[in-house]
Amino acid sequence: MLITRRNFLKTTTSLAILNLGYGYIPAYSVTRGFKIGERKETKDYIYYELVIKKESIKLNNKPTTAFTFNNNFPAPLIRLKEGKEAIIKIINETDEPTSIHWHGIILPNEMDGVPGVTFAGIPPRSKFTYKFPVVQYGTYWYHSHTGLQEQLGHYGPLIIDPKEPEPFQYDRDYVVQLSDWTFENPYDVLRHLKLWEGYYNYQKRTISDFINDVQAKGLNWTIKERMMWAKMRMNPRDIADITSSTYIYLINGLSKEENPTFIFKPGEKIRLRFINSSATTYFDIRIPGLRMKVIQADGQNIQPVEVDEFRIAVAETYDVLIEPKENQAYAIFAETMDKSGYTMATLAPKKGIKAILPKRRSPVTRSMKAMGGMMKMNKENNLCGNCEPMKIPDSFGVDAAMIQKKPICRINDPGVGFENIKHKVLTYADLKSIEPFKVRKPERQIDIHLTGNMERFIWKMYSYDGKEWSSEFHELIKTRLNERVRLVFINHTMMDHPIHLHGMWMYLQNSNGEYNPRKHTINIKPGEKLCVEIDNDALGNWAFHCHILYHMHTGMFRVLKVC
Ligand SMILES: [Cu+2]
Repeated sequence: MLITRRNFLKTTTSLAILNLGYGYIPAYSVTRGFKIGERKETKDYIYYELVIKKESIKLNNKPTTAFTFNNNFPAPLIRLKEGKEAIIKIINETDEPTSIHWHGIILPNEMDGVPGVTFAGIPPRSKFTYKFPVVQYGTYWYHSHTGLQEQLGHYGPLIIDPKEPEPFQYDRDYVVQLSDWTFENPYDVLRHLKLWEGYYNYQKRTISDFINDVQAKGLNWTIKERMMWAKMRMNPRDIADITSSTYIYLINGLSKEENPTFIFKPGEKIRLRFINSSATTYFDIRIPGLRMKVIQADGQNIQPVEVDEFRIAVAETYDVLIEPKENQAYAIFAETMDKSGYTMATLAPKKGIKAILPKRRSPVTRSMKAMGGMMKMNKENNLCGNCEPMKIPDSFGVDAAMIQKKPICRINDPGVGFENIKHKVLTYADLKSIEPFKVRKPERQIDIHLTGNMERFIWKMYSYDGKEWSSEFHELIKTRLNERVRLVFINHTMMDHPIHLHGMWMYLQNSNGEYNPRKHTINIKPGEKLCVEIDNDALGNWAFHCHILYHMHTGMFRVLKVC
């Protein structure tokens, strides 16, 4: 039986009612906003069919072209069940090859959906059926792994309902999928970045910033600081490659002007499933007036942490519980990490209300301190455990504009821009798994050096296994089946990089022993060293890359081969 949305809602547990809260906004023949995919469910499997097209849509009343799924933008929610097989048929009705990667999902290698790594892709005007056992629970997403398609709306949310009862309760369940949208052709965006990395950065410091700094910190300091940045050929306001000068930001496919709205009754407990499906944008999330209890990170239950704000890197997910008590509208406020832009949704007792815009923060400058070991060392902490790179070379040639000779552990540092924020912001040090995992001694270490040359827009992941260095896509990083390997990431660049490993969990080494959390995407801050461990328990070639789309596309992409 095909399950209609109404039936589907009835069949979900009473605790998990997916209440949409807003209608679809029609644009030409395409519907807009969050939608639940139609499915067929038996006792053994769950079946979906997705028809992918490229169609004209209107975003903020501006005509543009996007990937649509079953005539909707963005792609619909796919809801699977732990223990049941997933069968998902993709019908590519576009004139270009495409693919779908199930982000964060543990599955057989040939179902991972990476053209050139795990399969040949889905040719134009053809079909492909994904089939895999579902062996996990949680909040995830799916997206194209072909070219720059992801920037054009080729993504959707994916929820897996657990076999066991959840360790928390809630009355409403909402997906909050964040993304960035440009009206430019993504290949033009890439060309602009290659021409001049600062192309989209309109926040460059001005002469009045200079005068302010001289007044506050003295002429000597100011000149010295400016010279340091000039020598590194970087601008301290380059926090993000691409800013709101070309982007608008969406929640569930809707702009802030379209006011995506989530309904609640005062006193209810609400689960918000945040998914960052942006091509390049990190968001800082807060709901002024409410604390958020973080209960899941990258789909995995964690010991609840109460926060006022959290930063979500590209491709990460965080689930939070909130309990709005007042009969008023609240803003779900998502400011970009560089503070060049924002988007917003309204949490309200009824439709037709828009929350008051929270006070925005000023543009972020990367301080010398935020660059870690470059200048004065941050206070070193020992939360990263035994996490030392084997070797730091003097140069990576043209591939690296700078080298971090002394990378530091920044695991309890919420990141750039939070230096003067007084309230509680989530850090990786706060993440503790609910379920204990067996502690294994790593048999081997592989260092992963993240390098960049901003001027040429070259990004690389150098690997070093104690013997050999390599950095190219075709040079496989090899591991043996079931060997425990420690990966030491060193970020030599001034940008954050969200590193994603396909097919296997990365156990974040944050000094919580058997409660170290596991993630599919790990953000590495500038100047940071950070360790994860992997079990290499899945045979095959697995994509291993930065999830900033334009970094991946220009070289920050490796393949890990488990054999
Ligand atoms: Cu990157």
